[in-house]
Amino acid sequence: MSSLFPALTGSRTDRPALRFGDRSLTYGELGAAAGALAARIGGAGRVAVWATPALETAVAVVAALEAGVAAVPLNPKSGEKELGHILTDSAPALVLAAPGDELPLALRDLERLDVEVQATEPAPHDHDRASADDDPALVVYTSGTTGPPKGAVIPRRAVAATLDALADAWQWTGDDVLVHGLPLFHVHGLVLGILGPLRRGGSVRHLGRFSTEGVARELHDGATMLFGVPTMYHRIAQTLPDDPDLAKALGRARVLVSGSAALPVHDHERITAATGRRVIERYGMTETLMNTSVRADGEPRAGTVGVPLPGVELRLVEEDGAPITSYDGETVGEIQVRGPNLFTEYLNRPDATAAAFTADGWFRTGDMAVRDPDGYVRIVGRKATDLIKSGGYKIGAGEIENALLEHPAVREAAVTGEPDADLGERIVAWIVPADHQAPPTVEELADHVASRLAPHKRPRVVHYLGALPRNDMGKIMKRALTRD
Ligand code: MCA
Ligand code: AMP
Repeated sequence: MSSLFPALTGSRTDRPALRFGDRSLTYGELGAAAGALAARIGGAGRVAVWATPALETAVAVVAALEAGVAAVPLNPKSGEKELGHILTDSAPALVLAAPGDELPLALRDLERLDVEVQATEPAPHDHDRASADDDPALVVYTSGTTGPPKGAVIPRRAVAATLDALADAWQWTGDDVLVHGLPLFHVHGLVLGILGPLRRGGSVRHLGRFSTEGVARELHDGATMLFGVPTMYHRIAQTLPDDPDLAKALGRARVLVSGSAALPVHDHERITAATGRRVIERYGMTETLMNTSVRADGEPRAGTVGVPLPGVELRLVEEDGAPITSYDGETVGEIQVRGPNLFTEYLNRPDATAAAFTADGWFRTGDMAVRDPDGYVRIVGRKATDLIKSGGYKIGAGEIENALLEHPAVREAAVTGEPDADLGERIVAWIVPADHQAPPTVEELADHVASRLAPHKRPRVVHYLGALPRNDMGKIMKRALTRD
């Protein structure tokens, strides 16, 4: 396939490509740095990328794509158990990291290559022309209801298809300057937030970490687009009443996009009231990249995720698999999708891959929705109650339960999500302590989960019970869990 990033070799290589704090690269500099690194990693099976929110992560991923080598972005806050699983499962040939970054023990046996962002000599750019559309571009780990995260293998064609479809929906061009503070080990921050601007030949300014001050500063200084998860927009909505400068900055943006979870209508309304601007929602998944969006030239409708993107087929199906044929805004069905934006498989999990698709090739998203008569999709819930969305991160109840059960002071554990104004949902653990006289503290359990899995998977609330409610089969009845 042709290059994913034509601007790396185009005629205007002096244009800004990436900025992280006070460090930046033009297209020419990025092309040289990524080209040099690509020449070193060409032929490696897969490479892990220590995905800190830094220039090096962007250079490493672009280099891997240029070399036709699949990149496995690693959350630098992953705990030992999660990291161990991802490394064993994806078996990378080496790890790419910023010079000076200290890597955890689990990575010490892997060959390490430091990512230099200033190339000392020019390198050829013909690496990715040898790659086929279906070759893997990325392996992104995503949680399921039970068991450890699965590696979604995302082909090059899906990256190109989703970014080009979003360009159409948002009229996204090389003149756009994106600002965001999303993590770079998931689709939202990495594919949309870094590869998106680079495919258009535009630029991205990454905040390192999200702050309303950073958003306001960059929008005042020429940024035209903002990407964020609902928690970020919620924090913006909370800040707006006392911060007229933030309202003015958002008023200048060309498009404000929210995704990864539902943005409550109340936050939509507060932002529109203070800025005169409407936030656009788009709906995607690690396995499918982006499926739908409210179009920049379409009617904004809070509470909906818009219409299918060009090239994406979307249908709602009943419990028995029968497609729903009339859109009445009321009949709820599971969203199934088909198109060039889909992943190819879960790495090493043919069973899970087979279960994820229907016989005729539709991917079962597990998201439940209705469609308005004009086709707008409204997500109303999820099929699996054991999947929690907190801060835009998908978290499986099962993996937290397993981690909690590995704590010596825990005899039984169940995990649920409950509504949270800031995070959307917060993780709640229901614990039967091994010793009722000396139950483990909330902090102890949170630290235990954070250090084994990841900090965003830690329980925020812990309830202590004498026994978990179970049915006759011994299965935990999560619906019966109450505070008292
Ligand atoms: C707290 N911390 C801890 C502990 N407690 N560390 C170790 N042990 C503990 N017990 C640390 C955290 O690591 C973090 O460190 C800091 O304390 C604050 O953590 P927290 O309060 O949890 O988070 P926050 O800072 O309030 O983060 C809110 C957030 C974040 C910024 C909105 O949730 C976020 O970035 N969400 C984005 C998720 C996302 O990109 N999802 C996309 C996947 P430090 O201070 O060092 O940070 S979905 C997707 O890709 C699909 C395709 C889609 O549709 O988009
Ligand atoms: P992940 O598996 O982490 O990629 O998260 C994908 C899931 O996030 C989807 O299956 C949806 O449940 C949810 N999601 C993404 N975007 C939206 C949105 N705009 N509104 C509601 N849910 C969303």
